[in-house]
Amino acid sequence: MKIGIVCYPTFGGSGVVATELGLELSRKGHEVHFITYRQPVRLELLSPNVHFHEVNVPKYPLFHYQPYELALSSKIVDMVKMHNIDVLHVHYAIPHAYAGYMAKKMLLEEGITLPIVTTLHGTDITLVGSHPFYKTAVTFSINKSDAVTSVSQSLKEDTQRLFNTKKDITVIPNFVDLEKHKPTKKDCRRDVLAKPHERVITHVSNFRAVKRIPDVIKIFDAIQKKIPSKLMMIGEGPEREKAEQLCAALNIEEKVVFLGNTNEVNKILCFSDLFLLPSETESFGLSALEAMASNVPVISSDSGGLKEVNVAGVSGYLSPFGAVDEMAKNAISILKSESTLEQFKIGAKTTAEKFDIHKIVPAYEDVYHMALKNCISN
Ligand code: GMT
Repeated sequence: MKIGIVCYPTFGGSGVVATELGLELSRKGHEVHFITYRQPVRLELLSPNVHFHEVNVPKYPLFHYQPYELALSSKIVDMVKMHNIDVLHVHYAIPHAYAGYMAKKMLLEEGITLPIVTTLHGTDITLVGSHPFYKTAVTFSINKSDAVTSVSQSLKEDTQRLFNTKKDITVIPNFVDLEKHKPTKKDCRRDVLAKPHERVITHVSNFRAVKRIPDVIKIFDAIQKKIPSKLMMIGEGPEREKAEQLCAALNIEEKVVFLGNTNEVNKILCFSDLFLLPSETESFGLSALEAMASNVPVISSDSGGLKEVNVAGVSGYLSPFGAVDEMAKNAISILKSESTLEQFKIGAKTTAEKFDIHKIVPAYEDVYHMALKNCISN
């Protein structure tokens, strides 16, 4: 099959899922065309089966807002015609589902049918999409997609509640390539960042308010008072400066390492002992799953889809968001003995195995076939 993928090319979870999915589909013999404004960060290699088409938005002084949807829908039309793309998979509803629908309509004028599969990722529904300024167009785009998937049952329910849509939504959980999380002695350099007796605690996110970055620091502060430890903060975003100030105020700057955005999260996860994700909302929590795949137990909130990923007492613990003391207590209970930590590490890995890329990706192939069938018969 020839599959077009539209996504955000950044470090965010939706772009990561879209890229890893495209790469796996290409390994399975499909021809994959990424259509986006920059080469996706996890897309390192182009090959005969993996193509990247850049969307350019020419700047013009009249425009206060650059018309990205217009440029994107034009590019989709051109690429579908040039490469005979069979199906278009858009990740993150805004504005991708909308641009996909416009492209579909333009192609129809020329007698070409293009099924649109929309995957909802979270903030496109919970934080941004349901804002009154966007809601009408997002509802329209969801209802007009030939197939809609969501990354968790919780997000499916949020979508039905917030958008009052009767659209059939298929839940396809996010996945992880377990091969990429096999530790290699060469790349796993714990000694560079922590002393042998210290526990390593990690957080990965885009440092937005919803991630509750101050809670991450406060949980760590409580842990380090009982157990010698270091905190690895991976990512960039608006809350970073505040986080550094909080570390200074708590006098723990020397124990917290801010590593910025990196494509090599695995090289930190491989020597981490615990992962913190106390988010206010989280449709799935891909970063937690990637940690678990690296044998790292997770202390998380119980928001949204996290309950479908992190299993209490097996891969970690969950608490209501904001319950910093409870999260710290649970973290200490995991970290304080070698045998308990080992048991949770095994539990984390076993839980992650349920989300093996090879088990999940066929569900997307089924959705593509279904969308093709529906689109042609409509
Ligand atoms: O977490 C973010 O803010 C980034 C965002 C995105 O769209 O890139 O992540 C969302 O999609 C991820 C992949 O499906 C999910 O794992 C995240 O839980 C979800 N984020 C939120 O719901 C806040």
